[in-house]
Amino acid sequence: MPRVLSGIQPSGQLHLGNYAGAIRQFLDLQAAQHEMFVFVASYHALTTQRDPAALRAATRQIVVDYLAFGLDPAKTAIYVQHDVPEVTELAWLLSCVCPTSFMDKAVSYKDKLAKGFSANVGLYTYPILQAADILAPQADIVPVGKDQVQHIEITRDLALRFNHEFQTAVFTIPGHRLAPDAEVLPGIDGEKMSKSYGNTIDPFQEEKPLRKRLMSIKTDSKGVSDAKDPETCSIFRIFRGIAGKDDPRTRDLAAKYADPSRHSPEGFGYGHAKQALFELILDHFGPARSRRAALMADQGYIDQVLKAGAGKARAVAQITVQKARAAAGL
Ligand code: AQP
Repeated sequence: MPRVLSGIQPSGQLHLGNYAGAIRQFLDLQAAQHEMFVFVASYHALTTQRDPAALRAATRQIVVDYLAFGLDPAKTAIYVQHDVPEVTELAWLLSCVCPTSFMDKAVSYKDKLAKGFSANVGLYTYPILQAADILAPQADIVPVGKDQVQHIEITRDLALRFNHEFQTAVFTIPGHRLAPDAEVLPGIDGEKMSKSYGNTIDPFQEEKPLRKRLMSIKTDSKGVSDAKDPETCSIFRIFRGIAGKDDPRTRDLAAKYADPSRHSPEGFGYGHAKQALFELILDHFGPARSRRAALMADQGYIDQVLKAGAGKARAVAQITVQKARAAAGL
């Protein structure tokens, strides 16, 4: 059975982009009986986070949210990155075969600097730690959003290099998997929806603030009776990212953008589209929203899930680290 690994950084509250790009795939692959490892990337978040209480809370919250979305600890090892110390050892072994040019070409580093984050070494070399996350359990498949494809290519290159330089097949060579209809979801400002950019939409937010948030999505100034281009509209792209491109509701929305009179003689404006997105979110995430409240009240259960998940992840990572050490002469 193929082995799957992926994770999300606790750099803030999970958002619709994380769901569409990553979590939905986790659920599909879990349902397909793959061997699953899903973690919370706490060390990665430390490259940008400086508030310990916020990091602690977000780490915990992502675990709760994984479970609320439907990850099942009986089928998926769920763990926190810093509970598996083998990964950081492996990151060092990989960094010793990593040309600096691999890091120089990583676009996410440049994006973060452009957004004003400090240029620390952890942020610069974060694709190496990510490679260690993936290679430690010898993952075959890494489900990610489009923005992460370059990092998985770096992982492949590092695995091939290590195997080649030490003349031993230590690492499985993984491949990325994109969600069907994958696209990078925009945030309320039209830029990539990103936890650290303050432009996210939280599928678990209370109804009133959620509605207010959706009403703040930036649009052009077309009026209710004007035809609109769905492809350049963040509301439509977010809607399609959640409902799917073949969903009748997505087709209906596209038709109303093209011909606003299909909605009513007055037309169809961006306010109507935002209302449609609001209803979609409540409908799509209704079951997860209810499960989340119960999970939040059972922190003992969350501890158990994390202990079992870390145990499983460490058992496989220890075998990999032993192989890598031996191959390198340590
Ligand atoms: N906007 C997005 N559209 C589609 N997929 C996305 N992902 C993130 N944003 C979008 C996917 O979610 C997974 C987890 O991402 P991450 O937290 O490890 O890192 P990220 O891509 O950097 O996510 P954020 O929200 O942008 O976090 P910050 O702001 O801390 O950097 C990945 O599979 C990613 O592709």
